[in-house]
Amino acid sequence: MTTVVTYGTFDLFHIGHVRLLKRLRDLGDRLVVGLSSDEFNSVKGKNVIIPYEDRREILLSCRYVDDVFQENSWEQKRDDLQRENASIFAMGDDWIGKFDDLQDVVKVVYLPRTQDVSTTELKTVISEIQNEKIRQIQSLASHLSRLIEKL
Ligand code: C2G
Repeated sequence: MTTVVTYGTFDLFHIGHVRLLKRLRDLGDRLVVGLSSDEFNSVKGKNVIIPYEDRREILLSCRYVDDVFQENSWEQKRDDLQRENASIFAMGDDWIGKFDDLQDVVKVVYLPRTQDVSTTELKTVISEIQNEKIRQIQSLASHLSRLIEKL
């Protein structure tokens, strides 16, 4: 049984996450995800949109994920890997080199990220759509107030 372990926030679950999880699952027989708690995301400097329990349920509904545990600190990985009897620790390559110290207990793998999609980009697109709607409402409001002045 080859267990693969990875970590992440997985906020606003998107195709980049799906493609990574599929590739990770293909590395072994079992994929377990260390999912960052809402509190740990504050430590990571991330403002999550989707709360932990929902992010966990979404991950567990993904066919490539076999189990999820909570990530609460940077320091817990070594204990997690031993508890899960992991053979492989794998992350997207934006983390390349950052976890090589774990090579004494597992095989450490970094896989290419999916280009042109990220939670940050999704947040930007959503706020741009919201801003456009606000501009349209403001324009309509000023048009209406001009009409009312003419009455
Ligand atoms: N990812 C990807 N392609 C994207 C976006 C993300 O392959 N377009 C990968 C990242 O490289 C990461 C995983 O998906 O391996 C989860 O990404 P995040 O939710 O952003 O996780 P991160 O904040 O990097 O947390 O202790 C490790 C941290 O918890 C990792």
